[in-house]
Amino acid sequence: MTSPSWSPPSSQVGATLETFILEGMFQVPGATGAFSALLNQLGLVAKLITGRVRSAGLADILGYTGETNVQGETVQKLDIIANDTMIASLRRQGHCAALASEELDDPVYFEKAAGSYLVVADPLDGSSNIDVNVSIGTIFGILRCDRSQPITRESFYQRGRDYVAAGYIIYGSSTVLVLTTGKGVHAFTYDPTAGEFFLSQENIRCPERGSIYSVNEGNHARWSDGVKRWVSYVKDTDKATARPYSHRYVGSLVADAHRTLLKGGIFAYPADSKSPKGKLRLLYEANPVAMIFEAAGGKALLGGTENVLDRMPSELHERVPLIVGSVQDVDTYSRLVNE
Ligand code: AFP
Repeated sequence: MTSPSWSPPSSQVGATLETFILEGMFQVPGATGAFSALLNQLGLVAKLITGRVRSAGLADILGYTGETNVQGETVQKLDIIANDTMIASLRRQGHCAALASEELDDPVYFEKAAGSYLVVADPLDGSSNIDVNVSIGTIFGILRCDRSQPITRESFYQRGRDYVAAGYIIYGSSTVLVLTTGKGVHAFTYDPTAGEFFLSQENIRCPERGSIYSVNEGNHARWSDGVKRWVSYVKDTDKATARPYSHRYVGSLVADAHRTLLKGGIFAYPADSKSPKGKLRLLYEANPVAMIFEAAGGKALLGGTENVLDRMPSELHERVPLIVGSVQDVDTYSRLVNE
């Protein structure tokens, strides 16, 4: 089977997402175009959701009840809109056999699709931040599936290492789509006037070390001694290691991960006494983010030592701890929690 992984031709800055994907496809001998079409469809999903996110506040400004708008249409919650948009877009195209979404207990099977890819997604991550106008996002991963077998829930139980692509879209001060197919991580910024994503950062590298730690400090009392030891360490003063670190925590994984990817440092959502298995979801939060960080030279662990991408899922909505960021910062975390 030909690999859909490709590296971008150099100096493409200014290219649209579609051009970039098309040129990548031409580098893969025997490519059928299915993988590229699926990536492009996710680009379309990003455009559709960004449109809804950007006007989300109007529901209040225009005095909508939250039930029905002035046209008599139902005003749905944004996470349902994002989920429905993703289902409708993927169903139409035929390259995705099934979708596992954070919003749905069971996968959606696209019966008529002949394609051999599966998509996992959190269509609207960080939804508690919508009402306060703070960055939210969409996270996705693409997996292969064997069409000689029936597609079931278990078809999604694959290691993150076997994902063929991962990405997220951050609806921040601008909308940015970050994508990897395993080789290199690239960011595309949405230009609403042109209606296109343009390549804005090619081959992003996560700095080897940063100076920011990101964790929900409100969970302090629920942490293990090891996690408390790490948090004390990053807050201690030490000139030689440039401590204390600064603290930033948005509460939308996409926003916290994006800052960590670009500026370095560490994001941690460890297991605690309230969420002993961790809070974040393996298939459509931890794995895509881990794939992006590894492709950018960063690191992602499940707690102390296990690599996120090596975990074999046993549930569709499995929760895990997630520690992700600059290699040196994640290694320091690992050393301190294991002491
Ligand atoms: P919501 O989508 O329910 O807001 O959850 C967001 C999230 O899954 C992830 O995006 C954040 O990193 C994390 O939860 C925040 O969790 P806390 O609110 O417990 O800090």
